[in-house]
Amino acid sequence: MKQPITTHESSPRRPASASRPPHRPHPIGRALVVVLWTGLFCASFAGAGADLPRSGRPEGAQVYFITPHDGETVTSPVVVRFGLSKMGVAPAGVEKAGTGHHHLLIDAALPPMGLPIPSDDHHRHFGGGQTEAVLDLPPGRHTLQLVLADHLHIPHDPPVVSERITITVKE
Ligand SMILES: [Cu+2]
Repeated sequence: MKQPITTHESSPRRPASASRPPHRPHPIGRALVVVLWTGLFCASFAGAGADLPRSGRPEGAQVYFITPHDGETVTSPVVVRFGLSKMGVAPAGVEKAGTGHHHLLIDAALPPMGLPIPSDDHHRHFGGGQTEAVLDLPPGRHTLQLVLADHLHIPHDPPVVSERITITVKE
């Protein structure tokens, strides 16, 4: 199928002032070229679109806290261990299906799922592939929540999000 595309594509690109070729391609041949090129364009566009916005994830994937437990009273520094099932951990920037890196939300609501997760004291990234963190937290109640995200820090679709736990840090 490549031969007709090459042959017919060259003629419409001639300057308008150029004299018409003595043997114009058959109209059906031109229509076929248009359909083929449109198809190629749509295919490449769809391919580029599928790569960027959201990464898929395996069915049943889960992220969870190994420690601490919901409702636990702890002392600072607090060791937080991240659990992940049915997926793998990959560093930020490494695009591999079925993987992601951990993000820990500290006293923060879930950010928008279609955008890269913010990076600040309330949204911590573990882009090296770390599976635990040691947090210095002031005394009082704090909420923690884990979100896995892809190589571009964008949560998967559907998102892989832990329950939000509440801990109390002793004086
Ligand atoms: Cu990240």
